[in-house]
Amino acid sequence: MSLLTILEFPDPRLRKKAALVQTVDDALRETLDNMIETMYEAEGIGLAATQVDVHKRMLVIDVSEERNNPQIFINPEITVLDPEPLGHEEGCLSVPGFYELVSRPCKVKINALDRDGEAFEQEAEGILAVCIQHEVDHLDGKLFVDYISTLKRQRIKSKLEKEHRQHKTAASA
Ligand code: QAP
Ligand code: CO
Repeated sequence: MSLLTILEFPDPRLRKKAALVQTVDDALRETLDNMIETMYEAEGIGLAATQVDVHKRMLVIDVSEERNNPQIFINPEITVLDPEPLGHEEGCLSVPGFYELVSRPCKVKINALDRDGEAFEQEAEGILAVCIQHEVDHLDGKLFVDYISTLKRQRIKSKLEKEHRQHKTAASA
C-alpha cells in the first residue's frame, strides 16, 4: 500500500467532476486501499477520490471511534429521506486547519457499489449522513467552503495560498 498526495484548496483539480466507475477491478481496489491508508494517516473520517487527483466516483469513510470500520462507496447516489437541516461543524483534509458550520439534510439513503462491485443500500443519519454528503460533493467538484460566506472563503483561500507559497520557498531554500 502507499500514501497518496491530498490536493489542497484552491487547487483547480478539486473542481473537476468525477466520472462513473465502469468496472470494479483489482487496480481500482488498490487505489481504494491506498485512499483508506491515506485517510487514516491524515486522521480523516472521509476521503473522496477527487482529493487524491483520481477523478472517479468513489470515496472512503470511517466514522468509527476505533478507526477499524472503513467503508467504501463506488458510484454513490444520495436520496434525501429527511430534509430537516442538521448543522454540523465541518472540516476537510483538502482545507487543513479550517472548520465551519454547514447545514445539510439530516437523513439520507445511499445506493452504491461495494469493493466487489455489488450494489448495496444504506441509510445514514448524524455524522455519517454529514460525511457522505460532504464526500459526494467532492465528486461533483464541490467543497464545504462553497456553503459559507464569500468573505470567509476568500480569507481561507488567502491563508492557504500563503502557506503553499511558504512551503514551496522552504523546499527550494
Ligand atoms: C469530512 O473531513 C467531514 O483540517 C471529512 O487539520 C468533516 O476527515 C465530515 C481533518 C467533519 C463531517 C464532519 C481536517 C484532519 C479531517 C483538518 C475530514 C485537519 C486534519 C477532515
Ligand atoms: Co473534504
